[in-house]
Amino acid sequence: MTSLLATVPAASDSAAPAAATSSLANHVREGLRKPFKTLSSMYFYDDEGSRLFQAIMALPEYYPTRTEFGLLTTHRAAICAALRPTSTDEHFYLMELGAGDGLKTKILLRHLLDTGAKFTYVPVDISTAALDGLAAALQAELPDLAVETVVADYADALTLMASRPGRKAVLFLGSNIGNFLPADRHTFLRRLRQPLTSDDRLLVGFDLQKDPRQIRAAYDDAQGVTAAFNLNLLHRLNRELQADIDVANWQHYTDYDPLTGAVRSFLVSTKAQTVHFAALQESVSFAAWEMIHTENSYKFTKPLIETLAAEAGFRMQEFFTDERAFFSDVVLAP
Ligand code: AVI
Repeated sequence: MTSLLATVPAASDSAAPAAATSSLANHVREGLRKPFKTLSSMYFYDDEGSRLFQAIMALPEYYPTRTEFGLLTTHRAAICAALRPTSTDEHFYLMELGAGDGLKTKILLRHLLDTGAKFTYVPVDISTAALDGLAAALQAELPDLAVETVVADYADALTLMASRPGRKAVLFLGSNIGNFLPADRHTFLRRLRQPLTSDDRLLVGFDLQKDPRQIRAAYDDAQGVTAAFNLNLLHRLNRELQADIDVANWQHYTDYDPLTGAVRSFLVSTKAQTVHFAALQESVSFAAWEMIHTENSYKFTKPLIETLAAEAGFRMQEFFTDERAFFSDVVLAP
């Protein structure tokens, strides 16, 4: 397999379009120069990508969301007890990293409100629009809930909140932790650990290892929604980097590797082709069947979670799972 990146020098730097200096532009330039081309799944989530992800979560094959929803519903009292202050009147901050539509979190929020807990819900996201939408929806649905939104990078938000008196519990649900490579996951957990005290808690959603066919099906659904989600990245490059990608020449491919516990997703070039990125003033050639690696979705076991938690300075306090042991929500204590 051969690949070639041809760089056409810019007539002048000042003539380069703004898109050429965006983080997506830099990411694409870097990722498509690698011997095995890669793009980060972080860039899946433009408006269309977010809409497709909502559709994925409702698919019959995509078990994680529905399983975690059931698990939080069944164990809400025990989970809240593990997160709540036990013997203090101090204020309690329930922070959530990447809250989305808050559907799963509302199970815990309702339970905390019903049991008279005094707390503030702090959803954290880098998108002001997403947070404003969530805060408005919560205000309408749970008018008694105190909400304080934080627009920031996750680790920065925790550092920011560390100066506030009161205990914190941090939620990182939905198996988002599975999208990190192991080294990045370690760095991320260590950064989360730093501002937390021994009274604080972290609740993390981990998808568990299971029948490999079941896992693979979740990432290669019969209706092709996951394929559209992956291929949308190419549409995004066409739109935002003025690329001329013919998406009909690309396919979604995914596989689960039980040795590493990773589902890996790829975009496959079905023929030899060259793509021009006008905003980058660069062209990239792809051999027939050459692939771009676009996503990792790691699956875990309880011992693995214990080990990775310990490596980041946490101990596993509680491990909640569903009756099929498909998914787990794990309470970690510093
Ligand atoms: C957001 N994340 C946890 C999803 C996952 O399962 O890795 C993203 C996803 N990719 C394909 N389907 C869903």
